[in-house]
Amino acid sequence: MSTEQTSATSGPTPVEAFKQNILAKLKYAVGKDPRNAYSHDWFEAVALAARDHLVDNWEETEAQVDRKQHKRVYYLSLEFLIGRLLVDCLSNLGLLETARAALAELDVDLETIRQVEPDAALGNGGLGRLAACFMESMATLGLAAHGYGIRYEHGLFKQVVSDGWQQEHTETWLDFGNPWEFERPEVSYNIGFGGSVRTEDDGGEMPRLTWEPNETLRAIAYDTPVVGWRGSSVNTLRLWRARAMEDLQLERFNAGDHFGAVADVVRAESISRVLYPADSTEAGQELRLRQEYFFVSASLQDLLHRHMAAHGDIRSLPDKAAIQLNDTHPAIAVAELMRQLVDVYRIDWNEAWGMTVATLSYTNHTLLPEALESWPVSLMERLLPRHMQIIYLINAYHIDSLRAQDIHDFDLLRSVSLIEEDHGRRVRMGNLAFLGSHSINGVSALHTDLMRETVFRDLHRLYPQRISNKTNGVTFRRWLYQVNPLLTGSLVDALGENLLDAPEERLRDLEPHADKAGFRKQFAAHRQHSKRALASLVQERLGIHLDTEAIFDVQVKRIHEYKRQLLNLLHTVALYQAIRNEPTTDWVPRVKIFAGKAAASYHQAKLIIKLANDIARTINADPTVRGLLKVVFIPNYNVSLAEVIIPAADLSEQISTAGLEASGTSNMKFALNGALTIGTLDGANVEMSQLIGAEHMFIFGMTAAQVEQRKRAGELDMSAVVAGSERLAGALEAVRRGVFSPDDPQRYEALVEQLVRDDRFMVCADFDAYWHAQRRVDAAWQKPAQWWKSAVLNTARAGWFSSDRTIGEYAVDIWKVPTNRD
Ligand code: 26V
Repeated sequence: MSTEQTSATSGPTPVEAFKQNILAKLKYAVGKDPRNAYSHDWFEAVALAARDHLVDNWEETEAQVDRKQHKRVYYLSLEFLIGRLLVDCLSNLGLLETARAALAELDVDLETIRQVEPDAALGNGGLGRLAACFMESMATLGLAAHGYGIRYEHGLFKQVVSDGWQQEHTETWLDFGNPWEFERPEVSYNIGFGGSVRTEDDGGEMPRLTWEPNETLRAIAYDTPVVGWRGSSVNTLRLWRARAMEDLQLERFNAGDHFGAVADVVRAESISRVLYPADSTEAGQELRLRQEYFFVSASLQDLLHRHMAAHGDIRSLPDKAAIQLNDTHPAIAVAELMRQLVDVYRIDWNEAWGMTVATLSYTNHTLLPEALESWPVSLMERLLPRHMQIIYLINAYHIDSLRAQDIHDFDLLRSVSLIEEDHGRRVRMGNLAFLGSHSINGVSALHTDLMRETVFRDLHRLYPQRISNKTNGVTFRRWLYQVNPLLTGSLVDALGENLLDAPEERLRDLEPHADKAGFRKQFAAHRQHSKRALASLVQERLGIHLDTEAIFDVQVKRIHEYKRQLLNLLHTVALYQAIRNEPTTDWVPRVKIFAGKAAASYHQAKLIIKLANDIARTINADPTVRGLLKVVFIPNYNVSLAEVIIPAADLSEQISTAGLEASGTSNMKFALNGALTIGTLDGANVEMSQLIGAEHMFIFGMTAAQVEQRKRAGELDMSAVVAGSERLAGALEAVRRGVFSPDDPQRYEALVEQLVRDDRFMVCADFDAYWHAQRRVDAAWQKPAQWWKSAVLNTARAGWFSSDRTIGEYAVDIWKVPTNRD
């Protein structure tokens, strides 16, 4: 890519200047001499040198927004799954080759120092990674946007696989410091918990209510600059760290109570200690609610403070600020904003409510019942008494307004209530987020339809304009340019440098190249290159050799029953048996690649990991397989591993039970890099099949409607289906008998029993369709011209799945802010 800065007519060349800057950072900021600098020292020096290049634009971006009084966007998210930032930053600044050359002159390899940067893994999976893509796209589109979240001291756990079982180890991304962040000790807010509410008659219309918490801690800001493509605009990700009001209770310490003296510190700081390692499984703990309120309160105080400083009038808030809630995790913002407006700014309730709804909007990311947040009323009353009062009031006024519209249907009123009465009294955070927002969106067309029909059916009937769809996207800078520079080079050669500035439109121009043998050959050669890189990673980490001529068949994502890694594993077993039993068939060589973390408390998911490892060990050791099948489970899936795996995939597994995967985003990353998808009509796969063409994918299985129909009919016993499918029966039987677990033959008995008797996720029900789709894959692979044509067309037609497009839609439809593309 030739996006580098051109050299000035006099003075040192950009490479020389960058080199001098690196050396200066190494010496004066890191305190090291080139002769005794470790890789990490070099990394830090380069990161600091790169950072210098964005600080001016960062200031300028902020100054412009201030000057022009732009409306600001605030993205509130409990998760930002960022990964590494060095190449991201250099590449968006157009400094990647400059830095590479500067380092080469110092005898340092950029690739080596790139690897020592720890991943910022402040998220679990798709939801957190989406937030990171959105931050980059918002900067690229020139939106005045701030991300707000928590600066977890420990991100998502490190997965170690020991004897096939997942073990969780503490992740320590901050151990060597973090050159990207700026600590802002002066930006600090008090956050209260507990206590009571004091009523005071100050002569006004309403009594003045004041919350008097009995526990207060501080939120300290840490800012990370987020640089957009071509470096033009630089936004801020502001993460909060919890601190105690005092670091030490000196009196207690002096009295000899050395532990008691720091007890408050430990309690307060536990809030930003660690990311909740669960995705879509109930967390339920008080600490989680404390995290949610902590970051919401700090963020709202901060943005209200900024608003007042810029505009001086609280009433213009909806015109000057748009606050997006990333899932229900920040839904307490509805009550907190009301509290701020009513109790602190003394705005009348009705007006405050209008302002709140006009300012907030909410994105839903899952319909899974176990992931829909609700908090026991008793816990809310104890931790956030004033907020609980406010929630009751919102609820009461809402129900009153419905009755006033002559709506008396008891079931409807019950279903739209903020309080769930059935399973002990609980606050429904989804309903709170819905009522407090002017816009609610789903993350794919199918998911949005299902929101309207299921979880929010009644609220949707009352507010039919509120729900809209915003299909997810991914940033092409990271997920194409950075992870696949060779392919990007070919795209630029074919379509011109300016492709990089508007790939979502320009990629389509690639379509005619799909018919050119020469281009297809280049495309395939880049894939080979990526496959070799992945193969050497697997060789290094697992000691397993992979045949890069085989189909690389990849399923990488969180381990969850609905994502159906089990379906893929059963296919693996059935294929293994077929290769052994039908040796004369011309089997196409496959490498099955799995990776993903299981929530620590999700036993079934951990058992699936063990099964994958048991199957891999058995198959890889069996000489009768003749190299036709290899299975690997690569430990510790994270953003950096995804960056190696995704460009190396021939086949992308997107096989969730239809109706359960809200969108998926890895599906888009794989297609963008030219992998063909084997998938169900679920989430964004539906839109992918429309835009890419179902003939360039391998679509199979029940639709969401068919799944729903089967569930409703209670047809979950699959005994007859199993009996009717020799391959499925054979695979299940082998797993059940302990073929893959001779050390503990009963290990998978219950698992198989459940698949057969209670097939909630339609694994058995979809098996035959999946098997046949996999054979279509084999057939297509044997026609290389056709395969690579489809691959090129996948890339050419994936443009719409850019997060720039998604953010453009949020900007126009929800936030009402212009972008630099307007
Ligand atoms: C839920 C919970 C529940 C309690 C404990 C911690 C925790 C953490 C995260 C979540 C959110 C689960 C929702 C989620 O991650 N949804 C995913 O969002 C992606 C981006 O929209 C989407 O592509 C995936 O399909 C969807 O599963």
